[in-house]
Amino acid sequence: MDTKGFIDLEDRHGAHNYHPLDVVIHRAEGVWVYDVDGKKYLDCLAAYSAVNQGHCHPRIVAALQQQASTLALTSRAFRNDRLGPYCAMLSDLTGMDRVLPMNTGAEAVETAIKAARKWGYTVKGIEKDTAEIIVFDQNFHGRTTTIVGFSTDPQSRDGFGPFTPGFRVVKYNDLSAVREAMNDRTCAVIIEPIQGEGGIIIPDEGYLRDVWDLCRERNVLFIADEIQSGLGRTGKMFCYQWDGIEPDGVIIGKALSGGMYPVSAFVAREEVMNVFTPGDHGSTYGGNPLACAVAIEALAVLTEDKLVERSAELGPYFLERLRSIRSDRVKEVRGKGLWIAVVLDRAARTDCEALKERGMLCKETHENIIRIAPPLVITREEVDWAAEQLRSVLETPADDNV
Ligand code: IF1
Repeated sequence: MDTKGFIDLEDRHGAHNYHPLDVVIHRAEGVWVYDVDGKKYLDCLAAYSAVNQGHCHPRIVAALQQQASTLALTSRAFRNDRLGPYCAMLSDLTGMDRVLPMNTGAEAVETAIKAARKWGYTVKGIEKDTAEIIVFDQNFHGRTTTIVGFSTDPQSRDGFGPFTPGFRVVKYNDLSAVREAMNDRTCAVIIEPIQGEGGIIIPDEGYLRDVWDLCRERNVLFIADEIQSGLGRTGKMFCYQWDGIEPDGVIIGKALSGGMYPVSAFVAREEVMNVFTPGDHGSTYGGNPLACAVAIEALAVLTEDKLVERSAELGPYFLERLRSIRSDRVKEVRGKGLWIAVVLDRAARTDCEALKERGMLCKETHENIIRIAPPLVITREEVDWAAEQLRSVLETPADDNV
């Protein structure tokens, strides 16, 4: 079957909850993906930063195969020999005392919400069922009805009410907005250190630190959602480390498994995590031995292949190459590590289609932003090639790119 055949099948039988580029990928390796017609593309999305280690990394594939043929799922009714080592590794990597393993990012966010609320009631002494969590405009934390209930994106929330109470949405990158919203019922702030879906929104220098200071001053938990910004994407293991802060909890997902399996976690200080007692919270697949084995290897690859350092080195290089593009369509180029936004003065879809024709896959966000987030295994030569494709497309008059 050719590209059109696969598209027709998917469109006929699948829900239409996405509008993907019409490329049907058959296999992938490192930064390169290959469609069913054999055409090769440089993947500049990395499955929204879930494939930081590169597609089908041989070590992670081997760990998956080995564990899958040994022990895949026990449920948490019994113990297994992968969960303890995994929790110890993730605790060591994050500096957090304890790990609560889940599967998808949204589940880990929901876990953080439950932990924050129960901490609010049992430790801070907030009156039962009145706790508030401060979140931010343009946030993206997942797609459950509780989470979309505090989204400011109409498309994420319209038609899915009624929503869960107890969330205060404030302006991002505005400390006074946080201060005004904070009160004695506030149990936590949940924040993306850089807003991904919002368009790679990088707050002002010191903003995160100020929010953290305010949280400590007012006995409010500071919880960082590092599902997209974490695990090397911005040039540090975690984005919050750029501001020298120590969160009370961190939410991790995506590249935690190197794109091989749904693995997420909420990691937190002892005082926060200890609010959970047996039976409070759980998941059939959360902490399963297959997930743990894959995550152990994915984290080992991240550190041993020095991917954080590579992001810190090639990110600024890529950014400078893109800032040298001369195009009246480009309003701004911003980024941190290998996470870059090319902001246009018009819809970016046409340019993404033109880039696809040149063998480069990018996904627009918020209509006018080309998001660049390749696997962190990208080489300098591949960065040069990608920058050249972007230059060629963006320096070509828009109507010539159709
Ligand atoms: C989609 C983007 C969207 C996330 C942060 C939690 C989650 C995500 C910071 C939830 C997931 C994914 C979801 C996917 C597209 C992508 C995304 F921001 F990455 F670009 F949607 F906004 N926190 N982001 O980025 O994790 O439950 O998906 O494992 O839903 O279309 P998940």
